[in-house]
Amino acid sequence: MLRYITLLLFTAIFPTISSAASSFEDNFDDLDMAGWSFDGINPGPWSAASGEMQSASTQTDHVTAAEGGPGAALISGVVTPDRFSLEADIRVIGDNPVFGSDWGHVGFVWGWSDSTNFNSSYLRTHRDEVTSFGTPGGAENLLDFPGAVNDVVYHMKVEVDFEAQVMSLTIGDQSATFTGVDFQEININSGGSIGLITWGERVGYDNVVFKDLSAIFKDSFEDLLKGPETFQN
Ligand SMILES: [Ca+2]
Ligand SMILES: [Ca+2]
Ligand SMILES: [Ca+2]
Repeated sequence: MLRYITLLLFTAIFPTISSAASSFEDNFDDLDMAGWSFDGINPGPWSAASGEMQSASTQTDHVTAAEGGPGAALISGVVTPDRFSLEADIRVIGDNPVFGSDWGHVGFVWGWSDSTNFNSSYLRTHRDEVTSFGTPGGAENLLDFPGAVNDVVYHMKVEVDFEAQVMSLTIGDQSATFTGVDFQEININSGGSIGLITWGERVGYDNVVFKDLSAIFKDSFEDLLKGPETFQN
């Protein structure tokens, strides 16, 4: 019976995954930046010519919020959905000119309207943690990630559900879930753009996968509402 139910659910859900209106993947293997737009500091140095999306052609000093805040590579035409996931292989490239080979910031933004209004999760290799917050005003929520260094690729993923007020974060073998006040401190901004962050330093992203999970859930739920005949094909 369990196997039968599983088959029914799979039959009901699978077609809606393939027809989900909004998903986006990029491995940059065509060496171009089609499908991306840029905002904030250093909009020019972004490049995919190496087969990954990179910010800055060389390591540069950190640009602070007071100096203008971060920049972002944003997925063109995508408004941050009420429920989504975003993942990628991420790394800080090379030595920071001031702080050396164990220092840098790399990760994601969503709810982005400009460089002072966005939500973010990013790895700080120097602090061995992922910092998540929304700005302006959100407190930092931390996930420990021991041993993080520059020039090592880590897989990072966020999944955010604005309706359920739940956010999950994974990097390597570490994970955290944020709910309640923690969720709200991170997810201050809704709507807006979604993508990759730079604080001016040289960072790299590859195998980016974005999924609009609100569309999948909505389609699946509508299929379920159609009744049993949906399951019998
Ligand atoms: Ca690639
Ligand atoms: Ca491309
Ligand atoms: Ca470190």
